[in-house]
Order: sequence, then C-alpha cells, then structure tokens
Amino acid sequence: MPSPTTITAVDVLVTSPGRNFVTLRITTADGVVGLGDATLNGRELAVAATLRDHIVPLLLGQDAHRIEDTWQFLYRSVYWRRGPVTMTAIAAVDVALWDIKAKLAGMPLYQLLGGASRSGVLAYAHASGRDVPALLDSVRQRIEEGFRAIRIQTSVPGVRTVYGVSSAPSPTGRYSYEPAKRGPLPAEEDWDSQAYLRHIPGVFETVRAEFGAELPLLHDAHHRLTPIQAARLGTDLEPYRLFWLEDVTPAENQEALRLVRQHTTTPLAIGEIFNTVWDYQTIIREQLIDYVRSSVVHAGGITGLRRILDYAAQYQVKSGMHGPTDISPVGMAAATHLSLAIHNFGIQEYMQHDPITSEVFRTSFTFTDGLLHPGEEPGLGVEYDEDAAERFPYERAYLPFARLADGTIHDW
Ligand code: CS2
Ligand code: MG
Repeated sequence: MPSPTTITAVDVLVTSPGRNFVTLRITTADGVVGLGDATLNGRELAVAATLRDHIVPLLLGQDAHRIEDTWQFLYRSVYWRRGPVTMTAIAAVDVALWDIKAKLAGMPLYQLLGGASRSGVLAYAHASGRDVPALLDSVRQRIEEGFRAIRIQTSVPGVRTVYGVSSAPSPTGRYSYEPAKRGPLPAEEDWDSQAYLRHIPGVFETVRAEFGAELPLLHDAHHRLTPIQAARLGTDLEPYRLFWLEDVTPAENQEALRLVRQHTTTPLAIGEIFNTVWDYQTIIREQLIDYVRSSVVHAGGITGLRRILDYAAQYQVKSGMHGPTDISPVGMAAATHLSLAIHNFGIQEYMQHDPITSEVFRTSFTFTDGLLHPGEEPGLGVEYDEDAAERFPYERAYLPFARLADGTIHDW
C-alpha cells in the first residue's frame, strides 16, 4: 500500500489555446493533484521531452511532501546542471509539489510561504503604439482597465518591426502583442540601435507631459544595446523618472552593467532569461541592478526563485517577476502567491492572456484596482480542463530574430 502522499501519476500536458503551453500534473495516491508550468517559449517540446523521458520516471513512487529534497535531487543528479530546459522542468515539478502541499494543508499557497506581506501585488501592464497618438491611447486604455503602472514600447522611425509593438491594432482594443509566431520558420525583424536611441527619450517626454509625474513607467530595451549605448539611454531617460529600464544589454554579460551603473541613476531590471542564483552573483553583490526579472517558471520554481530573492533582499534588490503571456496561468498564479508573501516585492508584470486561455485554465487570482491577489482557494487556485485542452493541439511557433540593415544578425 503506497502512503497517501506517494506520487502515483505524472502527466505532461501540451496545449495551445491561443499559444503553446506545457503543464506538468502530479497526482498522489490519495488523488491530490498539483500543477506546474513548464512553458519555455519557442522550445516547448524540449522541456516536455525532458520531463516525459527523463524526469517522470524519477518521480513515480516518491513522496510528494519532499519538495526541497526533490529539487536538490533533480538539480544535482542531472550532472549537466542549470540551463533553461532543465531549470524549467525542475520548476514545473517544484510548483506542482507546492500546489499539492498547500492543498493538503487546506491553505492557499501564500499562507505556506509565510502569509501575506501586503494586501495585493502591484501589477504593470503593457502599452504600445505604432505612433505616439496610438501609444497615448493604449496607455489611457490600460489606466481605464485599472492598471497603476505601465510599460511603454513604441515603434521607431526607420525600423519596420519593433519588439513589444503589435503590427496591427487589435479589433477589440486589447493589447495582443504575441512575439512567438506560429509557422514553420521564425519571423525576421530588423533593428537600428541609433534610430532607437534618438527616438525613445522624446516618447517618454510626451507620455510624462500627458499623464503627469506620478504614473510609474517602465521600458524594456530587450537586450539590444552595448554598455555605452545603454548608459546613454539611461542618462537620457533620467528626467522622466522611470520605475525601471529593463534588459539594456545582453543578459549573459553581468559585468556590462558596471559601466551602465556608473553613468545613470535610472533603475535597472534584468534576469528574465536567467535560471539560477549563480546568474545573479555579480550583479546583486555589486548592486548593479534594482529588480530581479526571473519568473518562478524559468528559475527553478518557488524554491529556486525564493533563493534568488532572499539573496537579493540583502542588497535591497526587489522582485519584478516576468509575466508575459508565455508564463501560463499556472505560472502567473505561482508568481502571485510568492509576490504576496515575500518582503522584497517590487512589482509584477501582468500581460493578460487571450480570453480563450481560460477555457483550459480556470484561475482564482483576481485583478482589482491595479493589484493582483491569488485568492483563497487551497493550493495555487488553478484547475486544468483536459477535455478543453485537447481541442487546442500544439502548433509549432518560434520567437522572431533580428538583422541589421546590412544583414548582420543582432540580439532580438
Ligand atoms: C519580455 C517578454 O515580458 C517581457 O519583458 O521581454 O515579452 C519576452 O520577449 C518573452 O517572454 C519571450 O518569450
Ligand atoms: Mg523583458
């Protein structure tokens, strides 16, 4: 007879309601079900295969209560530790086990993580426009929806397609930018850093003039600048008092941020593509950033991200968890529980999924007056409807890539 908390079934579920998602479902002998998000945008099936072929056999027969031991086992026993595929797979297991533990405790997950440290989680929305009037409309719309912090992305004269800006206005007015395009091959975009650097400060000047000094404004440079260009952008944006400037340089070079930091007081955020605390070693210890962008999903789950955030807290660095649509509703729920509980919470990205996504994922988190709250259901508060999921089979989709005018590949 297995004990009631023995893991008896583990399923890797792939579905595509509007976009691709990978979900891990762990079931115990007593029939308690936990969910984890295993979505890695554009490489979904690599994580699904890692889970299905290598990790599921290790979980069957194990005790679902042993979260830390399972995390350490999966991290250390692989030998080829770290990396996005492995750490996303570990995250999915970790979050599913936290979901089970909280359900067994009869508590919403945030209670197990120490209880609420605040009444709700400040969330920022995306606003974008192909020109400045369209951008201002988009900001107005997000404010009407209740958002109290807004990320600004805009087209750049002379560049055809820019990260964060929809190529056509959405008929519903909903912000619907989705970078991963379905199809056999990735889309090619173009890029010009000088044109971008000339254009962006004026955009922020106009947005500040229209919406006043108090609205928190954010911007994502999406890994495209050299350190000296990033320093210039940070300096030029200082009059507009950004909440943060994100991913100014390619994230793998931590030392690049030393130069940026020497030149500007614009707060910096980085880390959505990082996977472990090791990726943050230099930039946190030297206080080169202000916000950690890692999500629960790509940084080893609640267990992995909490380690990063506890380290960050010693240096007054706060959370700014990644929350685009490629974080599934399971990942968003996990983020909301953790953000409610930790002390060094900063802000939470909330891009909002296509309404069709809710046919598969039923969530209990709420968004009111600019704040997310995870709700009071035991566990994560997410249910997965497998029948609905089967109506949306996986479709290959790639993130785009960028080339400069002379054909050179650039960072996307
Ligand atoms: C982004 C993402 O939300 C963000 O800040 O940089 O949109 C990112 O491009 C995607 O997560 C890539 O999958
Ligand atoms: Mg980003």
